[in-house]
Amino acid sequence: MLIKKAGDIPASEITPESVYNNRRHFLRAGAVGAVGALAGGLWARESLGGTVMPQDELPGVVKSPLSTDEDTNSWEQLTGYNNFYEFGTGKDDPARYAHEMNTDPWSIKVDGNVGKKGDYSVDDLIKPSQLEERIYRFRCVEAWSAVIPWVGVPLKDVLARLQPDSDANYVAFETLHRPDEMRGQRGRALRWPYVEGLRMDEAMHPLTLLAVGLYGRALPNQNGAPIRLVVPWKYGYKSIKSIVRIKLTKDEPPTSWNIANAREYGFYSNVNPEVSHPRWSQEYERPLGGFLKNKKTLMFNGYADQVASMYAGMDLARFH
Ligand SMILES: Nc1nc2c(c(=O)[nH]1)N[C@H]1C(S)=C(S)[C@@H](COP(=O)(O)O)O[C@H]1N2
Ligand SMILES: [Mo]
Repeated sequence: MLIKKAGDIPASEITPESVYNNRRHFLRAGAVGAVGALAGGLWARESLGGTVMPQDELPGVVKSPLSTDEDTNSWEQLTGYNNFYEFGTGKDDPARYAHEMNTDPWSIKVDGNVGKKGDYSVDDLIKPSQLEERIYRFRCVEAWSAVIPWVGVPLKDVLARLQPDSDANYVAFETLHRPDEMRGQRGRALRWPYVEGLRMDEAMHPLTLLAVGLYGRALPNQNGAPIRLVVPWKYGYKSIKSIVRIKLTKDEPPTSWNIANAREYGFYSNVNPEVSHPRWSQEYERPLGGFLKNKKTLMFNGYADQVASMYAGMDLARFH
């Protein structure tokens, strides 16, 4: 019955994400078996076309209960409108130029206040059997927002295996620096390499994700392949892409946007509708794909129940 209904939909309208969102609505309604078969068929047909999702589906991804049930943005939206200054400052530059970055082989240096220092591949850090799908709200400091189905593992699980020592108070991250493949790095839009950091309790928070996939597929280069950070209660720039170094530190590490403009961008960068950016209000956001900045931004991007206690007693205007 469901299959017949799907046949009524013109193929041109069956985008992977509409299948995806419909499947989620059906799943919520409880029609698990029939819809699973339907969705599989459509995925297969869609990927045979080869136009929309070139990457292979990641195997064995478990759905996380920590996902929001809001509808996800489309694959085209999420891979066609990006910030990745290593490829230029335009929102379409990453989609155009990120293919020039070579992600194979890929090595991540782990150093600083940590037991298991060394150079790791993505596979060394993340086992396929650990992969979870986490659908998170996303809020950029420039006020656009999105709902994104990431695939990854909690950073805390990776850190636990690397064994931070008792002086490890922060985790610092660094992006690939390769100007011959990242044309934006031939200019000075930011100081390169891009660097970011989290306090240890933030890094160990169960919501903090190391992502390797999007929509069940390996990350496209423009979204931070092969491995990036996702911190859903912070402005987007904390979620550093294409990570080549994870360093455990005693002191608060420098961060790219704070280096660029300390008054406008603090270390914490928690989404906060009550604290304006010096040049614009943060009260509202524009959902990606829409024209209007008409959606109310939520404290900690809607994750206050889970994360607010980490900042109890802190002046969030001063520590912005
Ligand atoms: N290395 C690196 N990481 C980065 C950026 C960047 O320019 N370079 N931009 C940040 C900003 S400002 C945002 S909003 C998000 C955008 O992620 P998305 O393109 O996957 O939506 O990536 C963040 N991570
Ligand atoms: Mo951003």
